[in-house]
Amino acid sequence: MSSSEQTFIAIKPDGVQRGLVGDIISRFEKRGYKLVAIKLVTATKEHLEKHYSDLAEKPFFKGLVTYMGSGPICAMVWEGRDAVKTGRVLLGATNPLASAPGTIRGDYAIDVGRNVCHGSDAVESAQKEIALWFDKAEVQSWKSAQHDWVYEK
Ligand code: IDP
Ligand code: MG
Repeated sequence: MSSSEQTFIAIKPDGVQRGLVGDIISRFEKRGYKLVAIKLVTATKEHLEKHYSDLAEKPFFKGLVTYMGSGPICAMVWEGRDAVKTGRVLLGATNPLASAPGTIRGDYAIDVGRNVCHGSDAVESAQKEIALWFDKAEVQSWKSAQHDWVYEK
């Protein structure tokens, strides 16, 4: 299994406002994932409508775009084995009330409309989201000194 799978993780405006950036980064770092891109960005309505295009017909879509554009987002790319699926596990369920304690949403959120973080749901959507949020040159290729301590092979 490749240790170079990448996922797009974003700390939503509520997570940034609530001072959760450090904790959320720390959870991915401590698990063994490698940070390959990061920036603070206030997204435009057009950008968010693209990011969430598959949800355009949902009744909560307008509110979602307003929420996501209400302040800076901490956009990141994390790399490592099974990063997409395991990233979602670290986040918890979409509805925080259904998220287990120990997950980010299970520890820090209550309302589905203020659920603190985003994570790609599949390898294919991760690739699309990374390309939407980052230029190629913003995504670093580097070997972590921890690599051989995190992976047997
Ligand atoms: P995900 O973020 O866990 O992948 P999606 O179904 O892709 O969940 O929905 C995207 C985001 O839309 C959610 O994270 C949440 O912020 C918001 N959302 C989803 N369902 C609802 C809802 O029923 N009411 C309000 N907001 C919702
Ligand atoms: Mg989703």
